Amino acid sequence: MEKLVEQFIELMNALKGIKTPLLVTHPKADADALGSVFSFAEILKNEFHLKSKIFTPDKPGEIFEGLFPIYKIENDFKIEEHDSIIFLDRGSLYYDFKFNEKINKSGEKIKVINIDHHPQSTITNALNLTDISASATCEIIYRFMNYFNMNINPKLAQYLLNGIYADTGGFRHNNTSPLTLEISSDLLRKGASITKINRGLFSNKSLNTLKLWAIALERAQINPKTGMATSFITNEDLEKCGATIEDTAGVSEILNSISESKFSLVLSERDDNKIKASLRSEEYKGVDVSKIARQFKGGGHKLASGFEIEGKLRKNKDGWTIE
Ligand SMILES: [Mn+2]
Repeated sequence: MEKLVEQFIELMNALKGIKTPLLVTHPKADADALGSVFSFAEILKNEFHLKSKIFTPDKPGEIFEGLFPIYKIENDFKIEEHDSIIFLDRGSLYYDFKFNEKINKSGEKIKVINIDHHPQSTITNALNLTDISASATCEIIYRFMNYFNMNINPKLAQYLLNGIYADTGGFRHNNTSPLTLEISSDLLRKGASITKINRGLFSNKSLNTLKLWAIALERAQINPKTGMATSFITNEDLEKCGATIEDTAGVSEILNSISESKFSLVLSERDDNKIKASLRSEEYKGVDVSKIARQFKGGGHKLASGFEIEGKLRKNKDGWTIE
């Protein structure tokens, strides 16, 4: 049984009354964020003959170029040019980016819609389609389309599957429900390709990235008592490999796949005398890494968190220290 039926009907009615939608998603957009904005823009075009503007504060990563027309994304907008704002995959942006103040200041009556699967992401006085049991925002969008029997062409199917596949870690995380797989199988039937996503998301590492990973993995250690797997990446490593900060992502996840590890911690230097810590765990390991991150004034969620500390990484005879 579809639990968002009432909200879907309300959304349908709301979309019939708008003319100039602004679609908003979060900074450092991931495949679910992009999948949601681009599929929603397609729905607005195909079903309602509306042209939408897509806004996210920064440029999405180049790795998404093969999967989404990211050149269509704009990093700026004028609120008075829109009669509606649709938040996708991060309702909390409404507050983080003070949309409430912007809307009030504009004096316009702007319809606010929020489609999200994150906890605590409801927007007051908005039309909220939130479901934390959904594996991805793309999954909720599929359900909306499916409820109204909208046509899902191969392009749309690919956008939606990109989001679902990425947010479930390629159907490996336990947010992969029977419904997630049913939806994904229907999207495959409608023309989406898993190989395309895999190539786009996972099999596109550069040699520089892999060289950096090799250094980090060489240094990896595991504490048998706590089950913490750690490693370190210095500015010098980045330079030596011709790698960028973005290439450090992924090391935590690999370390977390060591069978004895309960969680992973990767420290990487940033230019301005800062060290970024990234923590990962997995549901079955029973560790809440956000608790560790919060002790260092960081944040994130149970399975993926981070924090920053001041200093530089130095190697001495006893191992790595922070100076
Ligand atoms: Mn998501």
